[in-house]
Amino acid sequence: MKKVFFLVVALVMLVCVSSASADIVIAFSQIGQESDWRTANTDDLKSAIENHPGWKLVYDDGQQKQENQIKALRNFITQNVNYILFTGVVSTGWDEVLKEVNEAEIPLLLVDRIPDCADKIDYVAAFGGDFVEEGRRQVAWAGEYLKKLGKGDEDVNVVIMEGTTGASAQTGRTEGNLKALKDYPHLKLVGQQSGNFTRAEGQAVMESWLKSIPKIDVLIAQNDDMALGAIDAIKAAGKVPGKDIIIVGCDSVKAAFDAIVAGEMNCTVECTPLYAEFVVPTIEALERGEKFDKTVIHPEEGVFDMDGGIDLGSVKSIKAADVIATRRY
Ligand code: GYE
Repeated sequence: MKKVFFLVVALVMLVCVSSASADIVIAFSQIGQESDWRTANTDDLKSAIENHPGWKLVYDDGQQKQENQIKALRNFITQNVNYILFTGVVSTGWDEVLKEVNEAEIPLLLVDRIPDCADKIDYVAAFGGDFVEEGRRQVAWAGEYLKKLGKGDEDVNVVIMEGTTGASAQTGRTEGNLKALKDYPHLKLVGQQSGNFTRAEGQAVMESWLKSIPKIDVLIAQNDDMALGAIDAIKAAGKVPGKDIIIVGCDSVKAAFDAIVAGEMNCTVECTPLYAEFVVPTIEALERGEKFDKTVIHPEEGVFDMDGGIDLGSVKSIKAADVIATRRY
């Protein structure tokens, strides 16, 4: 009897151990926690992986430092994780460590910011925003809005508040911003500086611009957090955000929707942080043995503003108040 009992216990233990070790380990090297977008991105991927049966998440917050992210990637290799999700704080300097990931034969999924070396490495798929197009939409929105106000032939002063220097979201949006400015010769660039994608730095940069630039008509902020920080600075300087200064953000986070509905911000160009709906089915398909060949996916995105109806060629703006209740981040 005793023998049978021990045999059963041993069997149960074996089953437990083998099912525990059967967990698929997905490691995620995240950039940091600089913005509402980033928080939504982290929460979305974390909860999708943690709540998936049989999947385990190993998460690392790089705190905006490339060296931390490189260390995290090497740790993932040592731990022999099953998949790596990666977004890099800057776009250069990843060649070596990503080659090591390739040599370890760990499938790599790129999310959000795609590294410069993407052509030279192997990855399963890449899911990210079309940053150049987002930058184009920001400036085109301002240009078309001014036309609608009957100010299309007046010279207006524009400042561009850029994201983290060297991030693909910054280089891409800047490229799109500057290209689109050429289509609207009345938009004069009078300031261009990084606010590092944070609310605090957005506020500080706007404060200094308001002191040093005699007239600012339009703020193009490469994310909503910086736009919201700038709104605080504009109010503190006794000006009316959304009227005295036209404000165009990027991301379309909840707080930007609230600011638009409150009349303090004019427009936000969408960049979705919700990649779990792409990442999860991809890993499931890989587990079934399906093959991917460096698939690049840019989700479809909108433009949201106070009144809607601004035609930007590839997209028409939607009135924020009409869709605020359906927003997921
Ligand atoms: O726009 C910004 C965040 O890489 C698309 O990073 C992302 C950007 C996003 O900090 O808010």
